[in-house]
Amino acid sequence: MIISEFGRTLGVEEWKPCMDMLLAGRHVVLTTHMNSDGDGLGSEVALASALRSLGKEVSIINPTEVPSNYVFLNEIADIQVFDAKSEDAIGEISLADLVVLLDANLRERMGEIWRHVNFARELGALNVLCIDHHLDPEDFADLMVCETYASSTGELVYDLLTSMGAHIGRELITPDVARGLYVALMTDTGSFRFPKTTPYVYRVAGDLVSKGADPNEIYDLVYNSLKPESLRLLGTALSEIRLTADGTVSWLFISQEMLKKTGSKLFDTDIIIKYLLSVKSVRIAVLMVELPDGRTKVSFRSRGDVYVNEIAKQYGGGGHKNAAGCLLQYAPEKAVRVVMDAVRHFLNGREVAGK
Ligand SMILES: [Mn+2]
Repeated sequence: MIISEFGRTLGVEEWKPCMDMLLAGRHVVLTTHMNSDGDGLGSEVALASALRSLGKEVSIINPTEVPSNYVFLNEIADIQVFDAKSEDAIGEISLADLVVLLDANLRERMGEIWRHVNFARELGALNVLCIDHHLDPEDFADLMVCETYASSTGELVYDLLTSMGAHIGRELITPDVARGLYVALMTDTGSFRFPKTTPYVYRVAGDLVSKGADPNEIYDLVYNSLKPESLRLLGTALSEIRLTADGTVSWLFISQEMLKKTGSKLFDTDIIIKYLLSVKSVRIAVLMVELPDGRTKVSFRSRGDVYVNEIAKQYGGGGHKNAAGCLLQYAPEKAVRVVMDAVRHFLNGREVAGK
């Protein structure tokens, strides 16, 4: 069941159904989307730490590995990667009475994990809770809080834990929780500069800093921890960026060969996309990455009222208005052609509509 959006910060009463579910859980499994990011991971370790302080058994099981610059979050709570061959993760899912999906609102975003969660759920008393801030949620969990006003899932988890703390008369934002949530907030707001960075977000960040998050240390850990390989990929990538003749669209295709040559991994591409939008005339930036299995991962970024989630949606993807993505089954050449046609078509359509 999806709780209809409030469109603003929720209060204690409004968080009540969510709190009840969390407080009733004894064996809790937390997860997030494939190719996890700072928001999903920071929210997971923060929530895990808070729930453990309430005496609950908590494990974090993710569909894909933790990017190297977020590995330090393991100090707050252990993050496991799901492996269908290992009995451990499957055992924990079958023992769980509550699974919480953070920072995603589609079951397929959990990858292989969903099949096991669904199986355990059909067998008996397993609840699924979802806390997220992306557009277009799919109604699949027992309870879904999907608030697109929120800058990050971390902001929602902060509100939830603050309300829960007030409800049970206990401070839940410990220094560890504050660190995790600060990572979530900082990364999903692009270090407090993306459109949803409201005055409230700065107040939350301030509170987290006063409760033990060190902004300088966290920024350094997350953003200044590149490997030399990533810098090499960045160098190659920057020289390959293309712009359309009118300068409104920038795009870049990263092949497996490019990744291999520079010795870098897929998540190193995260640092590249911001350069695609750094040219003033650009309204839509498109980053396409060839995956090892031949498919193509597409990320869109945009400025102002150009809502790129509309393009991603055409190919089964989604996300936010100014940051969205999808996965194409096509090999590189076709993928580039299809995506660039879709972008051109989308911009032409907007012109016709007078936007
Ligand atoms: Mn997020």
